Amino acid sequence: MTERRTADTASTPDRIQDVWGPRRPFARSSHWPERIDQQLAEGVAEEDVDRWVRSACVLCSNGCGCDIAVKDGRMVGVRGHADDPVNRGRLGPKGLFASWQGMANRDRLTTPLVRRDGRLQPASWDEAMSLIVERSRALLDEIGPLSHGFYTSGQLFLEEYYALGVIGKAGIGTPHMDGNTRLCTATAAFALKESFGADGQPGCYGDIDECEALFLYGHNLAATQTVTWARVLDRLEGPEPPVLVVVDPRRTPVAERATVHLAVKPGTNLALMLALVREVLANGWADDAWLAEHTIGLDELRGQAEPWTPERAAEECGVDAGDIREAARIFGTTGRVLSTVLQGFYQSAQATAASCQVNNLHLLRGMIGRPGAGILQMNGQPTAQNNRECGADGDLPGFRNWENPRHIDELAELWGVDPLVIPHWAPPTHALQLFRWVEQGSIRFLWISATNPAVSLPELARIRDILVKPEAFVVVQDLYLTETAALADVVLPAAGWGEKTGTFTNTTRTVHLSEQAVDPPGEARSDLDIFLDYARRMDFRRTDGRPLIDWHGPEDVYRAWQECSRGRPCDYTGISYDDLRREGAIQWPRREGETTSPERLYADGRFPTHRDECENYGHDLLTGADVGGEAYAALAPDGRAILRSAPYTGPHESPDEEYPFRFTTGRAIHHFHTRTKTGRSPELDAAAPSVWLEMSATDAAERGLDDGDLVEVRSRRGRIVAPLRVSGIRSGTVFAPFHYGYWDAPPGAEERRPTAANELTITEWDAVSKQPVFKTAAVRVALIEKGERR
Ligand SMILES: Nc1nc2c(c(=O)[nH]1)N[C@H]1C(S)=C(S)[C@@H](COP(=O)(O)OP(=O)(O)OC[C@H]3O[C@@H](n4cnc5c(=O)[nH]c(N)nc54)[C@H](O)[C@@H]3O)O[C@H]1N2
Ligand SMILES: Nc1nc2c(c(=O)[nH]1)N[C@H]1C(S)=C(S)[C@@H](COP(=O)(O)OP(=O)(O)OC[C@H]3O[C@@H](n4cnc5c(=O)[nH]c(N)nc54)[C@H](O)[C@@H]3O)O[C@H]1N2
Ligand code: SF4
Ligand SMILES: [Mo]
Repeated sequence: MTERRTADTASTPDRIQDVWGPRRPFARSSHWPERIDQQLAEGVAEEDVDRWVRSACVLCSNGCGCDIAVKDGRMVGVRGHADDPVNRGRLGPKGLFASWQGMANRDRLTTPLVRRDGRLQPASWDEAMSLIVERSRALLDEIGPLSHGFYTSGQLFLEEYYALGVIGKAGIGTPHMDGNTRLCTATAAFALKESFGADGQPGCYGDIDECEALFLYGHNLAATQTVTWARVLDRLEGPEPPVLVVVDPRRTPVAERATVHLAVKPGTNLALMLALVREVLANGWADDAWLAEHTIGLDELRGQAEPWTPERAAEECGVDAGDIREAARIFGTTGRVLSTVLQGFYQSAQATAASCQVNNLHLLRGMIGRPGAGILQMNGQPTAQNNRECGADGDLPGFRNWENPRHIDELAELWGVDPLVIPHWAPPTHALQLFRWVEQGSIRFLWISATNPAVSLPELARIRDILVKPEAFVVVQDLYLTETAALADVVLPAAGWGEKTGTFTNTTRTVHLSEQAVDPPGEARSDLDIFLDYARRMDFRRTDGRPLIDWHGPEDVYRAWQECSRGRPCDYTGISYDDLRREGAIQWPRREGETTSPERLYADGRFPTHRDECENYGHDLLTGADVGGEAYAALAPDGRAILRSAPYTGPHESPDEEYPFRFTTGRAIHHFHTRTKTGRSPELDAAAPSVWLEMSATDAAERGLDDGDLVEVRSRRGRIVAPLRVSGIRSGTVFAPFHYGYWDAPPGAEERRPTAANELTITEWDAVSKQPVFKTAAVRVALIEKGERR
């Protein structure tokens, strides 16, 4: 429980429309002023609130510190935490409305469901868990660990990932474990591993306060981390505002404020980036002395960039060569540049190669680890970072390297198991491969937690077929009966945010403790309880015969995780629950005995690239081929960063006569993903109730289409139906948000309209990060019905 503070009276009441709230301008290098945002349920006044419980928002990677308002045992609102360095009291529309409204809904799952006679029917926990354990045991006996696959999230808590990671990697021993983090931040992780040796965000949000220029690469910050965009707006309105450069095919709110907007064709990022690298080198803007001391790979990079003159890149990307030169000049001649990278790069063609060029630009100028000169290879989901750290995805816990036998031995000793149990004979299975193996029948047990792949994976018709395969036993653990849960064999009702205690880490390495505020509905149980119950029932043992897992609650698991992180780049040994209760928000690394954390990584120009330390031996960025331990050792980076690059090849699927438009997808301000929470907030739902397709005015006019016309969008894989919105998108490209999974009309209606963008997307992934390509496909657009002009 925390002390009461009054909300900022200057906050405007309608935070659905006034997304970023009132301005608090500030000057460079000064303190971002606080502004406390609050939202309470209708009819609840501040004095009615029984208590405020400390937490942080889980609706994006910002992780804004907040307090949950509790009245009569229910969550009734939320208030930003003024002392939190991440948000200084602010919350955006999703945080203000969906955080608590999205949990309190009446249609929450309250009992386990088991499929009997083809229908999901209520069951007891014992029945549901017995069924799972029976199937699990039988398959382990019959086929072995490779029959098991786990597909989890970027939205659970740290403790839940660590428990699941240990179950999968030491209990069962399957390499088939991944998160939706593969769809989200796999490229962020790989770009960091390839350039710097290990995952871990180099920069911090304080860099926004200090920078002179801000480059946003495929990142619609104004819509997707609204509170951090408010921070940028406050600087733009203050003295000495930063210059903005934006790379995005759409005229987003971010692009509207840009000095240079490079509206590239989707899928061409790498060509642009190589031209920027070339310009910085050709104009002598690189810091040669720093480069010589702190990096390797300059000659290769120079060679890759050489052919990419601004003219050639301009032609490939469909932008102006003068704008490329101007962007390069800003980067090359400004003292403090902050760069952020997100899905327009991570989910587009040659994702890792393009994202590594952002690192390269910074390395070329020695602009890393200094105030205002930072890199943010962004996360999207609130707890994606923790999955990457704790290893419930394709990573090993503590940023350990699956190819390094010493790292495997460390884990085997920590967990008390034979090193051979821990899967490390081949690369871990990535999400799309995992579904492939369910499709082919080798994975027969698939446990999906806190993600909705029947809406969020590419090529949905295929995903639906996979989920209903009779040979596959599918368990889904969620808050709601989602599109995915509806296809499962067993559905487990989970407790969510505010109903359980645990920690999570935002995109700038900032850890928060989120305390339980209320009881979960019905018989719902925390994901941690469910995983621990499974481990107990499976009776996983260490080699000495003791139970593999003897944790009873989140703090036990957290302590075990601290031990696992000891000495690694993400060292949590100096961050206890008590420290988090006292300090609120703490960045890692903080080692045992330390009382402060570094705001930025790599201030000393030393990187975790030594062979014994690194998380990864690197890849060929064109083909994804593994460099391997010996070749890596021969490179001898030994603490220096690696300038990595690849030749440009372009997108997987390009427009042709039959499918003449480039199709790209992304987010809208008011919804989060598949809308399980935001769709249940009346205010947010009303702000964006259904899907749409964006098209440029020129393209629309050429086809005689108008705003509001109903169109069919078709790719080689499927179709959707959506009203047209004429917008500031580049010509030749169309865009749809991917939030709308449920079919538009209620079941039983005469015509049910397909609305999910992923009906159209393609099953392709980046060669290195294996992140699916959601941002480039080819489609055609046809009129269905003239609409009323809106
Ligand atoms: N409101 C809201 N906020 C969210 C979320 C949400 O669902 N809703 N989700 C959270 C999560 S998990 C994530 S991962 C983040 C994602 O945050 P963002 O990455 O900012 O969001 P997106 O809309 O997916 O993509 C960003 C931009 O990429 C552009 N783009 C498309 N193709 C290309 C291309 O080939 N090149 C370039 N340069 N740009 C391209 C799109 O036009 C889009 O504006 O948002 C987080 N925040
Ligand atoms: N076309 C296209 N597709 C995309 C993207 C895109 O830009 N374009 N973006 C991709 C990205 S970046 C992401 S992150 C994914 C997101 O895709 P998903 O992960 O499928 O989206 P969510 O709707 O967030 O699903 C999370 C689920 O977890 C449940 N949940 C929430 N909290 C808890 C909890 O505490 N416990 C349990 N058990 N369940 C919980 C929610 O009810 C919800 O059903 O989509 C990806 N797909
Ligand atoms: S910016 Fe992200 S974390 Fe902050 S309130 Fe909005 S959704 Fe929540
Ligand atoms: Mo994401």
